[in-house]
Amino acid sequence: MPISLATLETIVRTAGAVAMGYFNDIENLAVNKKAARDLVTDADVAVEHHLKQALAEHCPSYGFWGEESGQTDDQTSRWIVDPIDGTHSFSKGQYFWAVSVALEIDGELVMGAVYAPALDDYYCAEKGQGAWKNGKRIHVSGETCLAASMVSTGFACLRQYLEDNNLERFCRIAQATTGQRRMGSAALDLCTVADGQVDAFWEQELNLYDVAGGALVVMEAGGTMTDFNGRPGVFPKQILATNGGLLAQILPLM
Ligand code: 2AM
Ligand code: CA
Repeated sequence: MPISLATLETIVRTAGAVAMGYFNDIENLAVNKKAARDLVTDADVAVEHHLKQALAEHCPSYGFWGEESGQTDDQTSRWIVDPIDGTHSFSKGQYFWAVSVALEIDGELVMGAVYAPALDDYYCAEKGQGAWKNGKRIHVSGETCLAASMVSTGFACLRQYLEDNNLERFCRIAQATTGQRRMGSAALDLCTVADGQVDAFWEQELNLYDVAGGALVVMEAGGTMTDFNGRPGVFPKQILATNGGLLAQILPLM
């Protein structure tokens, strides 16, 4: 790897500290709208700026795609960054939001880091090496009974004014499962599947920067990443993460 997991952790934790500077002064935070129901704050911009600079110092030839600053030309090796995933939660002073960074080389995710500074939970993964939370190896849950399972979802699609807005799907799956959560950060939601806090997570109409880091953490923790038809891979417009044991049972309900 061009950069070690330890170096990446230092960079991402420092970015998290930048975000916490704003979070701890939330009453003075200006919240702006990129579009209806799509928020951006000074914190998002500052964190992304920090990551862009720090990652370029270590990997000067790599491309960069961030939610706030867009994409550079180089697509072969690139960082995919969501400076604050869960900006709405962040702007309300809630704790469930995260800095998400992924490294993609030749179209393949090879490193992922998702840091929730307000919880001080740091998740990371390296392709073929496994996944960790706060330095300890993590693994998806062993749940195999859908009726006993805990699932979570999100409603980014409600902002897109689509007919398929996830509400009917949520009702179907809610009735078939024991626990349902809606936490508001896709990056971090994926990590909760990876370490077995929930057994499956799905969402639609996301972007690659929301899910790239967390998706590698799921896969390296032994979980599955598919679309709603079970096609393996990371498809941000239709993302389904499971512990593997529930995939066949949940697919018909998607
Ligand atoms: P964000 O906080 O970085 O914007 C929660 O359902 C998920 O939806 C989060 O990952 C959130 O990312 C994302 N999200 C928020 N606004 C969105 C929008 N307008 N379109 C698509 N996704 C959005
Ligand atoms: Ca996001």
